[in-house]
Amino acid sequence: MPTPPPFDLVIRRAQVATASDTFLSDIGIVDGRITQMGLALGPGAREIDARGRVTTPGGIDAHCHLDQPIAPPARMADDFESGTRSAACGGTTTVIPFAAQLKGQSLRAAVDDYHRRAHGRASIDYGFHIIVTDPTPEIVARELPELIAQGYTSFKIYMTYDDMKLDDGQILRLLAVAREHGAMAMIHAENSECIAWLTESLLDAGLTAPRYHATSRPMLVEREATHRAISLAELVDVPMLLVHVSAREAVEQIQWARQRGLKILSETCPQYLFLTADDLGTDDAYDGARCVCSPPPRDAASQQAIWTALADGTFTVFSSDHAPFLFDSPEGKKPNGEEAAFPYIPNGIPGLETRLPLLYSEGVMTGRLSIHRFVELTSTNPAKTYGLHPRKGTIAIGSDADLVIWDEHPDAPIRVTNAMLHHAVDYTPYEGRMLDCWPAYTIAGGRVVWDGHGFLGTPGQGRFLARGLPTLIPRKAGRRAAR
Ligand code: DUC
Ligand code: ZN
Ligand code: ZN
Repeated sequence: MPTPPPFDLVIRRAQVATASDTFLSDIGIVDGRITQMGLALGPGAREIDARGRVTTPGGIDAHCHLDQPIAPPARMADDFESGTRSAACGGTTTVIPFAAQLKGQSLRAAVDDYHRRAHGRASIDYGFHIIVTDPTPEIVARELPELIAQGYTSFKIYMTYDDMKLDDGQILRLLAVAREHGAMAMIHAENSECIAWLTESLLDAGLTAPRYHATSRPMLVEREATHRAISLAELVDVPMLLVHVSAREAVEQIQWARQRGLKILSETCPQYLFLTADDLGTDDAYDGARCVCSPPPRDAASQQAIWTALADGTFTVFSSDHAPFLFDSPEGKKPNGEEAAFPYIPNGIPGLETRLPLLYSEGVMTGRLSIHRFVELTSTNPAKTYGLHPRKGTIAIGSDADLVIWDEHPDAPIRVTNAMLHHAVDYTPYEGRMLDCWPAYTIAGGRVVWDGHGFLGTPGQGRFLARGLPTLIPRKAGRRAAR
């Protein structure tokens, strides 16, 4: 009997890039994990020649929405099958979408429902954040701590949206739970009353086009809520992460907080680098509904401030905030089949598949970001922030074999089209944009799920990740460590 090769898969002569190092290595994989690194490793049942190609840890998209129950008529276009397929084809190997509590529902029921939606469909690994919309005394005292202990170690708080927003007292009580149990609190910072007042004034004046979505949520609205959220976290003395930061003035608030030594983490997203309020169109154009998301895209000065804050270490993570709605559908951007006034357009844009290629092409290949910072923002920091490191977020012996082998081709840029993407949405906001790279291979848990030509994954092969506690910011000893 011939002896089987020592590895299931060997990646040969990869230019490995982690958050800290770059080195040439083979990567030996057995049972979905990296078991050996070095040069001239033994044979694998399958081998991939990565000579001359940068190989990074698989992307972790720590903010995306898949099959999240929302108020009708809107419905998300991507479920766990199409969403994780799309993620894999763009180099992402782990997603953390949101199990959202409906008012009156227990958190456990929300989580159980979300497991049913994911089961048998995900082709890459996934965890759940919880969205808390109804923090009853029972939930605060018992249910949320129990779920944190079971691997749901982060939760999101909204300061806006009538069916989700919490008041400052409720936010303080939830931040105290995060502090006591070591979880990561994420916060959507926009001032709800300001938005309501501006929206009413715009509608009274007959200004209803999609572009007024941006007018109804100016930078100040995000700046005020960001400052208030930071103050609440300071009072409780707990780390907190501001999600989808869009604008220059919010960045200034975060920098102010960090200079004071506060443990404020933050996230930004591709839409704040590559779109502006102009993409929401003119008074008589409805096409801009495609780019309605919250916070809205801003202006060129904010785009520059976001690039600078990505490079200088202000931002912790870079996520897609993929919120998939069809454009031409009564379940999407045309509620009930019609062009609607801006407050009735579902908020969100797709971006799971384009997140990494956009940042690699326009960040790394232009010299705005080092390859190490790219890896940190898209994989290592999300893993540490959400309790997945070192199983995820790096290329090391013992880590999951989640990898991206990159094809860089500055001489032959590719044109992004919705037809080449694998989500179930009928548009991409980045249609026509030229990119200098795309993943040649995505490997998730040791399996090739994208080979540069097609999706090769299987629904159901992705595993649920019961996450450990966040490790990015040290906390008191005695807390549960990442598994
Ligand atoms: N917040 C999100 O996190 N995603 C989509 C829309 C929103 O307001
Ligand atoms: Zn949000
Ligand atoms: Zn979101």
